Amino acid sequence: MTEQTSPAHPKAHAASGQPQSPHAPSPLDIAARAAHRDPAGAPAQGAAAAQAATAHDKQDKKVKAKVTGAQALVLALEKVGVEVVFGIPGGAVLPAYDPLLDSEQIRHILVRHEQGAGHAATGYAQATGRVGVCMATSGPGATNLVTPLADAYMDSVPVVAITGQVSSHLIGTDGFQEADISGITLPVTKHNFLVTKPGDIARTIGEAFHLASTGRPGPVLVDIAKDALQATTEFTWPVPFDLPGYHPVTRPHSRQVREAARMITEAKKPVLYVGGGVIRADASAELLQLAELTGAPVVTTLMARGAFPDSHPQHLGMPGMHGTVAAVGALQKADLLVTLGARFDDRVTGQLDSFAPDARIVHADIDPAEISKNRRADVPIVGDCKEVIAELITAVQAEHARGSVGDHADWWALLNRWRAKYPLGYDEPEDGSLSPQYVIERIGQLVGPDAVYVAGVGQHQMWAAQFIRYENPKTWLNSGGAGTMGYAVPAAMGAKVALPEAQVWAIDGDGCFQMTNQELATCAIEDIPVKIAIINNGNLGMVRQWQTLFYDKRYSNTNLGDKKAEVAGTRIPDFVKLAEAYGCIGLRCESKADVDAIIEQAMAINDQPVVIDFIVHADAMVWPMVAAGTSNDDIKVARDMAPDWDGQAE
Ligand SMILES: Cc1ncc(C[n+]2csc(CCOP(=O)(O)OP(=O)(O)O)c2C)c(N)n1
Ligand SMILES: [Mg+2]
Repeated sequence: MTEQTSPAHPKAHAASGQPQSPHAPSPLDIAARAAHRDPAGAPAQGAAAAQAATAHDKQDKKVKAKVTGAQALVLALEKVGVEVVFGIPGGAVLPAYDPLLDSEQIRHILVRHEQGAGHAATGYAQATGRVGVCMATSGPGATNLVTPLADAYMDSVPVVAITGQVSSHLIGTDGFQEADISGITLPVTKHNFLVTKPGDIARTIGEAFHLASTGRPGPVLVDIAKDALQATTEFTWPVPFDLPGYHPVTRPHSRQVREAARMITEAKKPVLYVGGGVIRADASAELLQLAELTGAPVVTTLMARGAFPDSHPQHLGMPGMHGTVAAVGALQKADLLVTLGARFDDRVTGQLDSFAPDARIVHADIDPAEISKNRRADVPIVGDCKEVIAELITAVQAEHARGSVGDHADWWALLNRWRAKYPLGYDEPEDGSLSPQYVIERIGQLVGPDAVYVAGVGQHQMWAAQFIRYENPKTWLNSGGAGTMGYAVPAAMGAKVALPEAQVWAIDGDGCFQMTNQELATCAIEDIPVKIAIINNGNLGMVRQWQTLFYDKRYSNTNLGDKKAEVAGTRIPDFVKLAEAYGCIGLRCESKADVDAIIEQAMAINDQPVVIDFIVHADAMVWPMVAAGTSNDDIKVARDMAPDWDGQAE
């Protein structure tokens, strides 16, 4: 079981206002803390709690204590190592918030919308690999978590959501603020629980964290009835899990690995097709070794940016709808795809039956359901990518020792021609206005590869994937599977809470930003100094791009501007004023000459969140592009411009 291990945020201690004395109750003992705070409390419980305090002093010993269900919840969260919870209280979850106030280990961050809590938990988890935690009340509080749960599910992010539910006798009666959240989230969670007995709470939390963080990671929801939180129970820890049938396979089958290694060394045109699973498995070091051992080209999907250094000569960049010509072409012309933690998503394959027509497929994934889901695998390997790649390295070394070493000279000659001829690029707008690609490229260059970059969804997301150079895993966070507008601000907040020393930059769209920017208040109040670069093209740009290309420039409902404005340049909202209203620094940049200075100004501010409103040209487009549903062979490098695949024409 992966546990959160980093120390509690210093604020958690400061906020308690009670310095730890050697005589103070153990910080892990909520019952004792409650008795400590309220000596007039129920004497029987107080005595039991005092006993429990001694039991808790040795954390590795078995713990038993009489507590409320709510106390059991907070104790269990402490035991699994939670340091931060993002949430909003309400009637049904109120009992849980009371003991939370006493926890010196857990910092609760009061967000402004439950969607913000969910994405913050996701950003926290994506930036660290640890489980992110969010909390909400029943009914509308819980349903506001549906989008972030669906988002985390699509991108395999370990998140635990805790929701209060109406009391058990009201369940099914349309009680006030009742929603069947476990039913609603069934298709978008890895697993979920409805807990109605106080004695089940601690075990369920243990199981939820285990499920979220092992195997293919994903979100798990724990819905707890209010009466279960209020009733008294016995807290014991550790808890025996009751998860029959849950045994994720992490060790790959060695015969399959040997077969894959044989195919890799025999292939003339192999490609390592790397997906987000490599990041979730923390397998970047192994990937680098495998790539250098085999000499094969590497492509990293939108979810895998950073899994392999962009500066590495074997890296062809991102494949897919807005991928590089070299990466898309390599997949199309390959004779072998070594697919590592990727899932043949339609945004990568384009029209499936014309995808990589001559390639044999090695497909390694921790989730057996992914294998042969979209494309039949010749060699299926079920296992954790870190272990799979480590074993592949050994098996490839054995092939080399037998004298079987691939010769990829012709392959590289072709790939290098494509790379040289079709590098990523962009034209600056002719009217002198600011190029969005330039802004994003300069942010990447000035801020550097040690920062964490978080994108919204749209054109700016694609440019951030294309023009920022990623060198390290977990430095690029985005909503890849679901494409959730509104992800960036709260996810950046979560990442910054997890990594307070890192620069965290959200590259957001003017449309996306308007969906969740209320979390700027949370960032300002909770001292979470993120930087938000709004790529303000005045439009739902990605949709506008499709209207330009496929709907004859009929711009139905994509202009975000005020069409009645009498004064040119009227902005609704004015993002600078909005930032200031939220207690952040607001800056604006409208010309190329000012870009560097503004980025540097933002970089120098580390005690407040900063929002930069970059006013950019409305009609910049994301290229290359494979139109939805068409073949990757028909990729366009610019409008009506197809690559010359044979590389004859110069
Ligand atoms: C919640 C949600 N609603 C709608 C969409 C459809 N959609 C995808 S991109 C996009 C435009 C995003 O606009 P903006 O944030 O300004 O980014 P830009 O494309 O202009 O960079 C829309 C509406 C979505 N992905 N998510
Ligand atoms: Mg926009």
